Amino acid sequence: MITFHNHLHALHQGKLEMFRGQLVPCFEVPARVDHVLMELQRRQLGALEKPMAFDGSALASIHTPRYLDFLAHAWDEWVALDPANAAHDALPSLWPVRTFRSDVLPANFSARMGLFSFDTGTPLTSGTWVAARAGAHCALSAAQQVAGGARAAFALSRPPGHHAGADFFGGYCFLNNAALAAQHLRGRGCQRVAVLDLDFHHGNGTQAIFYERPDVLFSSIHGDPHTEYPFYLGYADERGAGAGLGFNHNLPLPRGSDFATWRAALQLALQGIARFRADALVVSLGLDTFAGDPISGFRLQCDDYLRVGADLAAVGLPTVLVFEGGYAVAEVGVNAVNVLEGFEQEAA
Ligand code: Q9C
Ligand code: ZN
Repeated sequence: MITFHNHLHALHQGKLEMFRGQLVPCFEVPARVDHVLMELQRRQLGALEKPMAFDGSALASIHTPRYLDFLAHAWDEWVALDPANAAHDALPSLWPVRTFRSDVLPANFSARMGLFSFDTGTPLTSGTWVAARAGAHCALSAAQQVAGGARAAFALSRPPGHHAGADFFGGYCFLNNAALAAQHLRGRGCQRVAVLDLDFHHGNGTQAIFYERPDVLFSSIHGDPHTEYPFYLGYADERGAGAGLGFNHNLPLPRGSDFATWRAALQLALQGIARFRADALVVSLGLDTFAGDPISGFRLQCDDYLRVGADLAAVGLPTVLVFEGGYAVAEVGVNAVNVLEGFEQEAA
């Protein structure tokens, strides 16, 4: 299958994230995508292309104008606060929680940064906007390829996307690549699109974006938010709202779940997608379900990902695969390409 890879991903290179009161080295590093690229080339799994060109409005199908405007100028504003800021990344330090207003856009940069974010683990760097935009274009390119008749396409991009909402960043994510792909498919002839989120962490951003819509089903298997990030969303009783009621499906699993447990949940999710009669499938492909992942808690093994790919292909839908999390850097390439190879073998 064709892979659209983000040739500019390394422009986003966070240094430190806040964890338990200390700044620690970022887990979401450029080497993640480099390993997947190397493995793709080693196993000759199809063409590698740079993203297609999209105009400035492409991201506005999902994200708000004021959020996009913030991201595009954030680094320059950060350095304008103090030239010494250029030496370190920007992190938020305050947020408008309950009782505060979020309708007013403050002039103060730190106040706006808090308005548009939800954690201190997602540094914004000099190259974040350019890298994230090119990554989003990879997802749009993969969707365009599939809308044009391809059986499947892979968007190999970082930073990841599924935690990003219409107007906020967090969880290492800035632009919601999977949501952009789903919306792009909707605009190109697909009446119903299913988004299947396989990242260890619940895709709160994607869920929120489509929560009131009946045309995009969001289905997710993830660590139980009672104990796992992002904690405040991803529970089984979140079924959608308004016209979208019944089109959100969360399958939280306990920390420590193995492949047998996880795969049973995958079959439930796929049954829901079949009932929905989707025209296309977008997979948020997180590989942080791997047993060796340093920040996650499931127990999938490398070979299990071949089976995951085969199960996805067996659905029989035109499929966009979007790279998300996965922090066991040495194994993330093998695990990602195992999914692609399992898919290709089943689809053939
Ligand atoms: N020290 C994705 O997988 N921080 N995002 C966890 C680690 C947040 C993960 C604490 C994890 C976000 C796309
Ligand atoms: Zn994750």
